[in-house]
Amino acid sequence: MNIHAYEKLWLIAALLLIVGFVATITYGAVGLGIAMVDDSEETLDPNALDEHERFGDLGVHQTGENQYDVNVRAYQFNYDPGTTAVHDPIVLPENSEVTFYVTSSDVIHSFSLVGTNVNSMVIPGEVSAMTVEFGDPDEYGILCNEYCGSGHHAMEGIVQVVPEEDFHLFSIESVDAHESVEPGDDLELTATVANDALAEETAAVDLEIGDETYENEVTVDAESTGTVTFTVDTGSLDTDDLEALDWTVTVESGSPATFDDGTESGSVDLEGQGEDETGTDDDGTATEDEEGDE
Ligand SMILES: [Cu+2]
Repeated sequence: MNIHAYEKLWLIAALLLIVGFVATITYGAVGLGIAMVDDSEETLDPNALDEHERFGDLGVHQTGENQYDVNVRAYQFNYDPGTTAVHDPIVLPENSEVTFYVTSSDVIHSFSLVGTNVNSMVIPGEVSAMTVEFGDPDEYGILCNEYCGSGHHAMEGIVQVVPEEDFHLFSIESVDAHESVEPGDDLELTATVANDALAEETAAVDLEIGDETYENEVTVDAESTGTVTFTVDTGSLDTDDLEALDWTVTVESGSPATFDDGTESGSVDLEGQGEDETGTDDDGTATEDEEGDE
């Protein structure tokens, strides 16, 4: 049988095109490491995330020298990475390998890091795991690409990659303080600082009391706690007209706290001040405290 040369050419071109299509699809499916969210990590109960081993402990956790896990819960209409306020950034160090584990506690969302190829559906009951390598300090937006309801357009977050020296995993575990103090006496406050990093680090700890700020430091072993004691001469504070001294202890990390427990607050009663019937307003500070003055 005689086939015309042009017809042969077209047949060969069509065959090559088909082979090309199949190769592209195969490469896209297997070669790029793109995977469907599946059950390879066991399924979980979206209504009981608090009790889950991973999602009961949201936030940044160090797993190796430069390796970190970040556990994030997506919900209508935000991401909860365990920070104090809703839109606090997820802070990570430069030159790190980070695996984000994301699940949803309500409907289907997505988690995408703008400007990177990290983009996954987030399905209730399933865990989406994505590993990213961060280089130099930078900032990335997190967006939801899956329409999830009326507030979908506002569903966003921030990942901040900071210099290594600015990154810490400190938190305030507890603060021991006297319940009351005689004005003019020394007051002691002891803060227990936890270091969740895998290396020894020095934490800068601040105490705000009255209108003064005291600075201190404590070096804490890897995955351990250390204590730091502040001695405050209440005679040097302006305690006139006060029933109590409010204090706040903060562990400074140089970057926004990665944990929701970077600060702890309380108050110490001032003995002999404000115990009699003086006018107090709702926040407990004396408004007319003539009797309390010495
Ligand atoms: Cu959404």
